[in-house]
Amino acid sequence: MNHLLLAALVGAAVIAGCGGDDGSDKTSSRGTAAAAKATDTIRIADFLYDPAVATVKAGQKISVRNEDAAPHTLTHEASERAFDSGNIKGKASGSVTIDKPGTYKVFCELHAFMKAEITVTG
Ligand SMILES: [Cu+2]
Repeated sequence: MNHLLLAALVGAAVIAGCGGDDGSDKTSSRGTAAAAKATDTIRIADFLYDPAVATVKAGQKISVRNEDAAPHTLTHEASERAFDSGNIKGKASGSVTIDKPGTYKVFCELHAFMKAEITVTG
């Protein structure tokens, strides 16, 4: 059972990794699927996080790719600030790593209306 799940996650990651950096998948991956998909990259485009509901592994480095001209952050929306990418300039990338499993609310410190949620699995 766990092996099947793991295989599915790995498969999804491989497929996602093959998507390239052309940024042309604006419509295809913008869906609000009920199930969060496993990812190691979060895009920011048009003041939206993509995926807006993400699942990642504890301790895994998450790349944050800002495709906007404006700077953004990917920041834990809680006083403890379990993670914070800091300012990511336009057309640049940053990263965060979250060590503790759980579900985290995310926002952009520069544009507080930008929201996402990251679930970290152990
Ligand atoms: Cu922002």
